[in-house]
Amino acid sequence: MPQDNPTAPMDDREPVFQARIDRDEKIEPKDWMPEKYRRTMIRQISQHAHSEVIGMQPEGNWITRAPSLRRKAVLLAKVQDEAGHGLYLYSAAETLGATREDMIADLQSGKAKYSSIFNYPTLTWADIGAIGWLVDGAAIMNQVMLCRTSYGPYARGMVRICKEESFHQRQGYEIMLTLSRGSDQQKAMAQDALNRYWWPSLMMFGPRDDDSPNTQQSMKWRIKRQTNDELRQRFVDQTVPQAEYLGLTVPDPDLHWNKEREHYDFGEIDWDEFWQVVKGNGPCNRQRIAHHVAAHEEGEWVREAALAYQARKASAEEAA
Ligand code: FAQ
Repeated sequence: MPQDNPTAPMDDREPVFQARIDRDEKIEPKDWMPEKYRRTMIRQISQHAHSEVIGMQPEGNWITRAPSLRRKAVLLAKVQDEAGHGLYLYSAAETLGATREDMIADLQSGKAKYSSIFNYPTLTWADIGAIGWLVDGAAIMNQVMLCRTSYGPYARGMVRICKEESFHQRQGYEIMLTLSRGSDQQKAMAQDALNRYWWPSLMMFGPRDDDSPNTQQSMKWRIKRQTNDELRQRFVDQTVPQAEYLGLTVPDPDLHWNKEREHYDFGEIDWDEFWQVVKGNGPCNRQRIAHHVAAHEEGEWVREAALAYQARKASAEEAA
């Protein structure tokens, strides 16, 4: 096969690679791939992993203050799941030649991004409901598409992650349902959480297609199967009826059903806010990275002990 022949001229390998993509074949770690494809995959998968890991912080903030033992056990399990997702994703990026050390260094230096949504604070218990419902809801919308992405290890990781995310989304919606059927004060808390998390959730899908530098090439390589705006529209269409069922109001005066398009029209996202958060100037960016750096430093001895154990085991096996 020309794509596996390292001496084949570049001009031959690129069209063969694209033809494999067009036939919906999965690209596997040892297959030839254009250097730009490899770099794009490492960028996206590592940023996705960072999002899962940094995403543990806003919810972790409420584990000690969950309102009941049941809520606490569920939240603990959810936050642990996010750590697991981060680990699958770092492993998927490693199959492309990235090292864990470099990926963590890029996160901590600000070179690599993570999802803007995790730079907003969790001020009340209702925010835990809003995150499960809206943030996991938006994440699933994107990740269901990624189950069919062209890079094999990423696509397979996504299948497993999506199963857990749908449980996360339901637990968040159940918190919102309980609050919205509760006292006036509880209903007001749920509405306040929706007011603060609605627009940042829409921003999770990334810039408008016209302003997205990566979408066109990523669609051609079937890394993305739907564009940022297509997924954002699907999310709005799915979520507005859920808000209505809760008896809550989506904080967008321009939101209305468009009969001709058979979709909701919605208002303009504050793109200045989005880019400020992406550039590191959101409400919690500095706090999130400082916390990650401290946890990483505190964990140094665990990494050292694991490596020492591995080395000892290897030398014992060699001696045997
Ligand atoms: N935040 O050209 P595009 C979760 C950056 S998982 C920050 O459109 P692309 C689970 C983008 O990286 C949530 N940066 O880029 C959970 C690029 O910069 P770069 C994470 C953003 O890659 C729930 C630049 O803007 N999910 O939540 C954002 O084609 C609860 C131009 O953008 C994933 O990562 C943003 N929102 O499309 C965990 C899914 N949007 O890298 C805990 C995988 C864009 O060139 C609790 N990723 N940027 O310097 C993707 O599908 C894509 O990477 C997109 C962006 C759609 C995020």
